[in-house]
Amino acid sequence: MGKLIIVSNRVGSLKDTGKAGGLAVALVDVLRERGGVWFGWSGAVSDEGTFGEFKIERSKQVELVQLDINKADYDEYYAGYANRTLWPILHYRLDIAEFDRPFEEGYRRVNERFATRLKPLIKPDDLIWVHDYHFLPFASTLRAMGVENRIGFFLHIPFPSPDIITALPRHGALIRSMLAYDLIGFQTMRDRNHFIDYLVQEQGGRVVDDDVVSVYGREITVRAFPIGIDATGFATFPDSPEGKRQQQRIRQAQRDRAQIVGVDRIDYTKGIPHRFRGFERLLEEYPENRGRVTFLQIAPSSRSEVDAYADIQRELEGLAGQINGRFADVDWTPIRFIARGFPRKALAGIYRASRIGLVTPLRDGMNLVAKEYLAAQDPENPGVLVLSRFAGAAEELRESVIVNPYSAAEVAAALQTALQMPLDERKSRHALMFERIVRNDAHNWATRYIRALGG
Ligand code: GDG
Repeated sequence: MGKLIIVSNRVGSLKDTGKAGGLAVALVDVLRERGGVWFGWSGAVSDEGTFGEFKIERSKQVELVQLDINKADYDEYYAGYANRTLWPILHYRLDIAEFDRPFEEGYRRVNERFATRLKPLIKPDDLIWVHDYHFLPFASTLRAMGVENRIGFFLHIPFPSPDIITALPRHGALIRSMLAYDLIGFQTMRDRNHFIDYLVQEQGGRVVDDDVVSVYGREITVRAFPIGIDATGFATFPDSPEGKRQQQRIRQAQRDRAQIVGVDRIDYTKGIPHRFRGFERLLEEYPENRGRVTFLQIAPSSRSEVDAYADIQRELEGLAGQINGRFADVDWTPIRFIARGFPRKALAGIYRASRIGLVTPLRDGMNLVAKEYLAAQDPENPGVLVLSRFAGAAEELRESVIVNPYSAAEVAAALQTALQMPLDERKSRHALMFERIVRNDAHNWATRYIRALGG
C-alpha cells in the first residue's frame, strides 16, 4: 500500500496544541494510519519557496512539507484569484467577485510550482488527495508531468449552478482541468448535482452510472461526502476546566436570561449583519423577550486584506451599537459583539451555556459550527440549533429549526419557536442529530473518501 499525500492551502499541525480544528486532527490521524505527507503553503510570504526551499517536520510516519510563497503569489494566487474571484463566485456572489484582474496567471503559477515541488515525493502507489478551491487545476498540472497515480479532489465550499459558474471568464478551461481527477467530492448532493449539470450542459458529459460521468473519454466519479467533526471528542470539551470556566462566567453574568450564540470567521458569506437584524426583529415583534434574551456574537477577523472583509466588521460594530442604543436597559445589553477568537474548549463551554445556536450563513459548504454547537449540548437539557437552509449542514441536520437567513421576520419567528420549545422536543431533536454527527464524524468522512479513491 502506498502512502497518502494530502495537498491543501494550509497544512495541519503535528502537535496537539488544542488550537487545531477537528478536521486537521482527523487528517493527521489518517496520515498516521498509513504513513503520509501533508503538503501546502507555510503561511509565510518570502522568496525562499520560489527557489525550491521546503520546511519539513516529521513525526511517526507523517511529514509536513511546507513552502513559502512570494509577494506576487500572495497577491495574485491567494488574496487574488482564490479569495477575490473564486470564493465569491462559488458562494453565489457575482456582485462582489473581481472578474478581469490579472490574478489567473499567479494562480496557475502557484499550482504549477507546488506540483513541481511535490512530484519528486510521489511514489507509484501513493494516493493523492487535493483539497479546496486553491488547487482546482492541481491534478492536470501533475498529469502533464507524467503522474499517473489516483488523484482525488474535495471541495470544501459550495459549487453553484451552471448559470453562476458560467459567469467566470474561462470557466471552460478551468473546470475542464478538474477532469484530470479520478474522484471529485462535494459537501452536499446539491453541489454534486450542480457540478454534474455543468459537465453535461457545458462540456458534453454523460452520466454513465450513478456517480460516474463520462467526459472527453475519461470516466470520473462525482459524489457527495458531507464533512464531519470529532463529535465525541468535542462533546467532552464543555466539561474541561476551560469549558466549565466559560459556562460559569456566562451563567453568572446572564443569571436566568437565555443566551443566543453565533460564532463565525468574519466573512460576508456568513450572513452576520442579517442575523443582527433578525435578533432586532425578535425584540420588536416579541417584546416579552426584552430584558430576558441576549445575543452573543463571536467573530474573529479573517482575510482583512480584502476590502469586502474589513467593511463587515465596521458594519457589525455600527449595527450592534444601533440595536443596543435602541433596546438596552441599565441592567441589560441585548448584543455583545466580540471581534476576536477563543480557544476551542472555551468555545465549547460558551456553546453549552447558550440556549440557541444561531447559524445563518447566506451560503456555506457545510458549516462546522452547527455541528460543534450540537456536540457541546447537554443531552438532558439541550439547546436548539437555528440553521440556514443555505448551509450544507441543512441537508443532514433536518431536525434543527431551518430558516431563510435573508428574512429578518423568519429568523425572529424561528428564534421565538426555539425559545419556547419544550424540553421533550429539544431532547428528541438533539438526540437524532447527535447520533448522526457521531456516525459521520471527521475520521469516518476521511476514511470513506480514501476508500472511494481506491485506498
Ligand atoms: C470552510 C467552509 C466548511 C470560529 N471561530 C473560532 C473558531 N472557529 C472555528 C469553528 C469551526 C471553524 O472555525 C469554522 O468552520 P466553518 O465550517 O464554520 O467555516 P469555514 O471556516 O468557512 O470553513 C465550510 C469547512 O470549510 C470544512 O469543510 O464546513 O462550509 O466554508 O471549527 O469552531 N475556533 C476557535 N476560536 C474561534 O473564535 N478556536
